Amino acid sequence: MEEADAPGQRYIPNFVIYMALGKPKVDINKYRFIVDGRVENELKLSYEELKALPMKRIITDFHCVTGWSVKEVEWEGVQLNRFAEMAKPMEDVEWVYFTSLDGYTTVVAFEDFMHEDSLLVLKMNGSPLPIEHGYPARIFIPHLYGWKGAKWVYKITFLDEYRDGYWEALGYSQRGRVFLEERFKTI
Ligand SMILES: Nc1nc2c(c(=O)[nH]1)N[C@H]1C(S)=C(S)[C@@H](COP(=O)(O)O)O[C@H]1N2
Ligand SMILES: [Mo]
Repeated sequence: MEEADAPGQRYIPNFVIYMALGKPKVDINKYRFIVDGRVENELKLSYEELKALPMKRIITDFHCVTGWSVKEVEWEGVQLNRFAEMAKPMEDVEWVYFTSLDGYTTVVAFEDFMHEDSLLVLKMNGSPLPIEHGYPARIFIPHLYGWKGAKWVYKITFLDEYRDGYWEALGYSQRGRVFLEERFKTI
């Protein structure tokens, strides 16, 4: 196995599929993507409305905290900072919490959310997201470990205070930055 550029990581050819809480049933006609919490404008968008937003395409590596990475994956989706532009988070927002159709949750710092490459991914390697990779939409933030990328995500909540998600409650890092090797909580 080839060593990845990221500290303590090795490349493998294909993703390991994780579904800690099982694979949800998705009814795309009922699916709504919600932005709420400490915002001026709450948002509720259908899949069709999401697909009509401007997209960004990036090619970058994916890093799972358990030590595997996948090289040069193509991701396409809506920049997360656009949802902040539309929803207008309040000045005291410091964290952003994600909720998925399967009940999975995770949390990232507002600063990481606002990075220009942080995406609500709708397409992977040129095709709509496969169900096992999180169809209709998943989060991907290239400089954070994979668990921060909620699959089957349907809600973004802006918070003024930190709140644990699924893996954070089990001891994983609040921030999860790959190049700082923030794997586990230190406090
Ligand atoms: N809803 C949900 N999202 C999730 C997970 C999960 O179990 N459920 N696992 C996370 C972890 S630990 C990783 S590494 C990536 C794996 O992405 P993949 O299943 O597309 O390979 O999804 C993340 N998002
Ligand atoms: Mo992971």
